[in-house]
Amino acid sequence: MSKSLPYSMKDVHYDNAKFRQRSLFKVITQNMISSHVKRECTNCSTGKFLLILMIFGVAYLMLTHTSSTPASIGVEKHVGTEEGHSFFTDGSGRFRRFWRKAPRFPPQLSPDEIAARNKSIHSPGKIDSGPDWVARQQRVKEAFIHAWSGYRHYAMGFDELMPVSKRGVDGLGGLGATVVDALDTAMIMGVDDVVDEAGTWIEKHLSQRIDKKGQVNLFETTIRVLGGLLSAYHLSGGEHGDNASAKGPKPAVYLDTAKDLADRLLIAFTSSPTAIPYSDVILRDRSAHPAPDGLSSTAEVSTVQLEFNYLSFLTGDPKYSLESMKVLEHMKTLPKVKGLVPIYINPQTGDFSGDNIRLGSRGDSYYEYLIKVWLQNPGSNVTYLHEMYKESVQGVKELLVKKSVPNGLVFVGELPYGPKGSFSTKMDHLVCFLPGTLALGATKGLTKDKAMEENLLTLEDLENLKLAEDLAQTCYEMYSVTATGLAPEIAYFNIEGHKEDGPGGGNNHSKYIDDIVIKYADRHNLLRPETVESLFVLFRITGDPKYREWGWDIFEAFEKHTKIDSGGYTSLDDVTVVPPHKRDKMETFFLGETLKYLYLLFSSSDVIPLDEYVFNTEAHPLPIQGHARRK
Ligand code: DMJ
Repeated sequence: MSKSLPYSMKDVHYDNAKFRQRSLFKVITQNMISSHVKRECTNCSTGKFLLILMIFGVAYLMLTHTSSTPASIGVEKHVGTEEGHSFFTDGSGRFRRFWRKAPRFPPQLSPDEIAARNKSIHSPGKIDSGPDWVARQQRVKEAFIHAWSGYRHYAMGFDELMPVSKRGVDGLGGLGATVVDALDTAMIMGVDDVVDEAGTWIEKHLSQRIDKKGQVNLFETTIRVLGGLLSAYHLSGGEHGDNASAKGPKPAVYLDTAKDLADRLLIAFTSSPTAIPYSDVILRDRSAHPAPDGLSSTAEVSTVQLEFNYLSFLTGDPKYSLESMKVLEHMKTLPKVKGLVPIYINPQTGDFSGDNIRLGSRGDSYYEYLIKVWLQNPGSNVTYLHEMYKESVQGVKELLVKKSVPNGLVFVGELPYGPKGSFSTKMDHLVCFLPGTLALGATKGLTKDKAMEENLLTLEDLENLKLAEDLAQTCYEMYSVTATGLAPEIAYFNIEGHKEDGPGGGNNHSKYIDDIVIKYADRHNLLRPETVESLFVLFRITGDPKYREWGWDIFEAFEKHTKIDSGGYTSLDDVTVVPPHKRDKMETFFLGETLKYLYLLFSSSDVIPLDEYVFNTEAHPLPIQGHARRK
């Protein structure tokens, strides 16, 4: 196992140097012109001889440097990897490193692209993209319409569509989860017909369903249905008492339904003997109970606060916020491992259960909501959340982040037996939320340029932003290493001294084919959003067009391998073979998250600005109260 941790301030300085554009030729000639040697030696023959020698030397260095530039110019695929790694960690001589110290070149942009980038990042309000990105954004919108058409045709009112067998299934308790999850995406994209259909269905059916249905999961129902309703209420102009989209029902319908639902979900908190809610609620009985093993997931109980806080704000009734925030206040008091927490918690005792620490399933959005709830509530005293967040990121860097061999992908592993047990190189695709969260935590939603101008970034923020960028690349490579160009649910990484058993992803053209191992049981793809979510956030924050290119690659792979002609998109059984076997399920988050984030990745930065909104973990944007942002 690799002992060395890949993060140090050296990486951060390196990253900053990257943004200063100087050509190697300029660096060398400036050095020569200003050097003492030149002044002293050009007048004598030894000096002339030395000068000629230097010119030859410079020419040689330029040639050898040029031969290594494809890696740096080809940023779309390989930026920040082997070259950056060896710069700091390999044992090559001082002389070579001196010349390599010239900053890596930023992406080579055409004047059009530079103009487009500057518009999108620095001038909110203007249309940001050249025709290319507008056209690509349109393709995402068409994909959304295709996904919806399959759902409405074969599964309207069911939770999910099974697009291959052309029917619906209730995998989430029967509240028509796809309808609610998709609604605000339709509003953002301006697909009025879908807004109308989804809104009308909600008005006609959802209250009844809430009244009659049985068991639902507190977390899933909160993030998808409650979050979707609240976002729809806001986006349709509810807070201003109008109907901005002029489609669908009056916004009050969304808020009234949200309130009814939340009133029933609250029982999960109030019937538990501790601050930790039970995992399941019987809606019609207004009762709650723990999961069969008695435990709640850490991520689940700590990922409902954005939604309940916003509902309290809208209704003026503090009970939703009070109950949900008790969870985080209680978690503040529990022992942790450098800010990291086990993935289970016991609602009977209020204590964490077991030692398993990971940022994948059951752990992920605990870390996400620490920073987002803090960002959501600038006026209130929740500083402890920011402290918990910062401590946990430090813990991630110290205990979970490593680099793969042979090519140095930065990844986040797991500690399944706690800090004293062995390190696992397993990384769930779910962990790919982290690059976006880290970037958001660093700049608080501002662009990096603006945050730097305002002197808001600490060294820690810069380090976290660098980690975010490296992890985003790893997440992207989890896609490009497979035969389909789609990521598996779980990947393992080879590290120094430890090779995982198992094959690669099937794309032998990928540079990372030997770094990433995909086990047989982990080869499926559920149309998950985490990577495109992070690409969206990183594009907004850094303005680097490679994130759009990566997102487009992923979108095209979804189009090629998951689209079902009769309508909808399907999960896959195996991303390492072409054609992949289809799984027959379109998860609600494909419409709620994946396509929304792709659409926003290609949109102007003034659409749902990151310093005015927080996205809940299901990609439903909720406004930051008063838009007073954190510093
Ligand atoms: C979504 O429901 C949410 O993003 C959640 O936090 C994690 N899993 C899915 C998407 O993969």
